[in-house]
Amino acid sequence: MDSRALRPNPRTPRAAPLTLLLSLLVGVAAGACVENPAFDGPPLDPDSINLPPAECKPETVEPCYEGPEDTVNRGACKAGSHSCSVDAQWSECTRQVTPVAETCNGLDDDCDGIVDNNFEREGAKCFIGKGACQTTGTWRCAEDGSEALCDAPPPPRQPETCNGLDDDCDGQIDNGALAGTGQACDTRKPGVCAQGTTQCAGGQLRCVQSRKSDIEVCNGLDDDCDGQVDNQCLSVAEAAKLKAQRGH
Ligand SMILES: [Ca+2]
Ligand SMILES: [Ca+2]
Ligand SMILES: [Ca+2]
Ligand SMILES: [Ca+2]
Repeated sequence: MDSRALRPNPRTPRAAPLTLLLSLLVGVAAGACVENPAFDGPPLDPDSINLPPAECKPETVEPCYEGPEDTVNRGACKAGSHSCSVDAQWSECTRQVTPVAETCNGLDDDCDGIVDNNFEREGAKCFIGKGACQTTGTWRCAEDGSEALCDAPPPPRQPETCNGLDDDCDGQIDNGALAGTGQACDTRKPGVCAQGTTQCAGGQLRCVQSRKSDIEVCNGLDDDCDGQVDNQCLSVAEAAKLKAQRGH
């Protein structure tokens, strides 16, 4: 414990009764009448005892501001005014604007010197989509000020076709069911290798071979795609045996 706390403070009121008692004793001993100095002067008005100290000169009006000092008269922030009452107390500060959270509204609400910081700048150019699907607009503040929105129109959507472009603007080129694909076609190769189906590849419809060349089997087809039907052909069983020997 702090030893100073144990020492009596000479200025504490406890010292007063002792002084008073001594002076009374001296006065009684001297046969004199001692007046208590506390009863000097006119009687006190009980209402005036607890009045706060005067803050101002009554009836004066002055500017006032309760926000951080460096924000007054910056951005949307401005000082208000207060007036001095007859009992020398300042009234509430009225009409002041102190910092609030920044919203998208074209004003510097938080009074840091930057309008709409943390939002895209209203009126600046903005884009939606990529490539042929891109459209242009400008950033606009949402009505509730919570965000900036790009007012670019939606991209012009077309049915997807095989052309190397993202026609329907879903972010993928030549995807989905494309017109003209999945149809039987001729690869212009001999034998069974002529069979193909149309597919979209590299932005173009192509006839992609459906059957690979195989061992020539005696079946009335040109299985090995050499342009001759059943030349040196094998029976189905022989062909199967040969395939097994080859390991496939
Ligand atoms: Ca700001
Ligand atoms: Ca703002
Ligand atoms: Ca396309
Ligand atoms: Ca054949």
